[in-house]
Amino acid sequence: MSLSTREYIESILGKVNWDFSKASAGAFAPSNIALSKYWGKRDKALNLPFTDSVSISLGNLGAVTNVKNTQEDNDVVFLNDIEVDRNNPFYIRLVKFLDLCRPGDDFKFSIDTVSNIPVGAGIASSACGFAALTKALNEFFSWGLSNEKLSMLARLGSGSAARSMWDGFVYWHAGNSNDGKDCYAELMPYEWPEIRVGLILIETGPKIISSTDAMNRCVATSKFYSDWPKVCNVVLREVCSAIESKDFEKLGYFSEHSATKMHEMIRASVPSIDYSTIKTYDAIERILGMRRNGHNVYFTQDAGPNIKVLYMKEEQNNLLKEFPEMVTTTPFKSSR
Ligand code: 2P0
Repeated sequence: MSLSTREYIESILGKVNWDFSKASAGAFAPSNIALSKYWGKRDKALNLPFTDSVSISLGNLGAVTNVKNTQEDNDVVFLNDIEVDRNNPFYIRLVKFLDLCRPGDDFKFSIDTVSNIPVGAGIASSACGFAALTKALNEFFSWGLSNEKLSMLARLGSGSAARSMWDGFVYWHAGNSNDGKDCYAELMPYEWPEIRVGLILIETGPKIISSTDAMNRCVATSKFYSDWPKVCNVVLREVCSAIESKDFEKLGYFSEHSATKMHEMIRASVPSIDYSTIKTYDAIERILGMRRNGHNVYFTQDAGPNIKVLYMKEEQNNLLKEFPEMVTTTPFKSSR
């Protein structure tokens, strides 16, 4: 049975105790990059994806969000210490999410988010933003929900936020049920402290089209979408097996394949969408060139022009010679 967003929220928050004694609460959530990508929703209201996905976190890159109650007539939102206008799409999207978690109509929130990654540049700023907000709400009201349950809430803000509840490798189950109750993320129990993710920032401005709009257009019009579940099945199986056996070449190869196939499919949307710029293609060519010269480095790319590099720590100096501007991240706490 399909549920409305309200009924779905009720199934999670209807069972918890709400505590109103805290003056404020805050939380951090890391950004994440999908190794096996999510692209396409089987339910747009509940943000249920067609396929499972797997991600790796971006270490200290992410968002810190603080939550308090305010006596103002409307919610107040600060992003990087600047108050966000109520007509701004960022404000509207956030308040739509807050409406789902509001204890009463006259309860207004003051939300303060500080992100150390560019917002809207296709490096999962919405993922870490909604994950940090969900964790902070859990602290603020003392719901006592597990990260798995919180991933089911954060998903309503942004699909990929489900995967930003943890450090390291995370698996997001698409589930089969229409009620969304078997769609959740979980931490994969594998530490790989030597692995690194580099960010090559090509553009930091807003994306040409939001992920939500792009995936809906792609599902409706791309001639390659019907093959996407088959691509994902292979990539998911190989990525998970590479993580389990610590086979870096396999992990890199299939992560790159997922990104390449996803962008090929997105470009085939009608009208076409190309998130890459000339600088994106140039960065990819240089990474492939390094690989031809024996370096074990692989690229991936989200819904934006920026490139992420997967590598083991031994390659860091070589990569920084080729891309001095690259931002390095350590997905596992044990290597920070
Ligand atoms: C992912 N991306 O798996 C894929 C790959 C970008 C490319 O999830 O509509 O912000 O909020 O669910 O999660 C980015 O899209 O989209 C994304 P919504 P989201 O990481």
